[in-house]
Amino acid sequence: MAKKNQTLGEFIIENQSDFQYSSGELSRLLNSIRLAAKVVNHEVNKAGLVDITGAAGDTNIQGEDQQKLDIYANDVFIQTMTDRNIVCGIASEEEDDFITINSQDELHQNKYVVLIDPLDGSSNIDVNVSVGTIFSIFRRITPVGTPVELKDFLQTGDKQVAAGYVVYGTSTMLVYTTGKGVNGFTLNPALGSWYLSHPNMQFPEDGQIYSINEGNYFDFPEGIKKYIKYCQSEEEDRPYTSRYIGSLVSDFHRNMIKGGIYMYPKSTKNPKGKLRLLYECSPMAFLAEQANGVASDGYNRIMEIMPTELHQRVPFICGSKNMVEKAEEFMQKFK
Ligand code: P6P
Repeated sequence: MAKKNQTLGEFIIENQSDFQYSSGELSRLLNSIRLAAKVVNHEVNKAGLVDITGAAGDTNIQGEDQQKLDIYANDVFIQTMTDRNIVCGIASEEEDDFITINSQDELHQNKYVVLIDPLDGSSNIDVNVSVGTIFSIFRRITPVGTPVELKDFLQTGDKQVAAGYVVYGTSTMLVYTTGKGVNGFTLNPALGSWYLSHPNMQFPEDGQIYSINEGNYFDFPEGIKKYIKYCQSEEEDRPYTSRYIGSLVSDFHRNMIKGGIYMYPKSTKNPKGKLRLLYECSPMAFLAEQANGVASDGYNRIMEIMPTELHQRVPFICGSKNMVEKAEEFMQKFK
């Protein structure tokens, strides 16, 4: 049972027995993520003071301008996991292809792969708005002792072993699940320790906050347009409040605490949606479902979508159960 103010380290050790055939490898992997998050947090928090904000002058496979902190965060997470010899492969939004990690002692003896968006919402960095890291962990499906393959990464979300995010906000929090609920840890930067501040996080079944970039309104599917007008109508408990930070992790985190719905539908600009299935939607969907929420592409459960490409995008609707189901109703009705 989670105890308030327990440290993340104590929590991981205390719950290690939850992991099937636990060899301590997953605990070590979570510990490496917790360390990397502290290192990245240190840089994010002083971004305005040193020349580390602003575009790096390069673009990633998505064709998006890479911010310097994007690249820094990517390097920190990859190096921290590689140095500790705990994964057999890593995929990242900032890397065109997955990275094969040869375990130092023998080849490819590790059994987990990690997929990561090292710094989501990074365009917010220069304007001092919160950003986040998102991670997803699978057990490999190819034999231990062989090099990791693409199929080890292209797994449905319901096969995830663990998933979580770091939100670098007014305080820095690490929120994760291993399939036994969602727990939030707040970093005490003076001590460098994470403390259990939000045990057993749950989405309220209903909410009155909707998050979507309404600038794309005329380009949205009809069902989304109708749902937005439903949110704005003067009936029952509406109009709802519109809150959109432009940082998935921050909008998700607020909605999980207060109740709400986040939507990034497809549009002509983003015919398959903007968010990436494997290292954004799938881990956030795991967290949402573990917190009594719902995550879909408007029609299908995110956790059941069979990936075909490492960087594939999907439309994403996620949050309080009753709100997502109402949005899905409109999507069905105006298909
Ligand atoms: P737009 C950040 O780039 C991100 O992936 C999410 O964190 C955020 O919710 C969304 O894209 C913002 O996209 O098109 O509204 O600026």
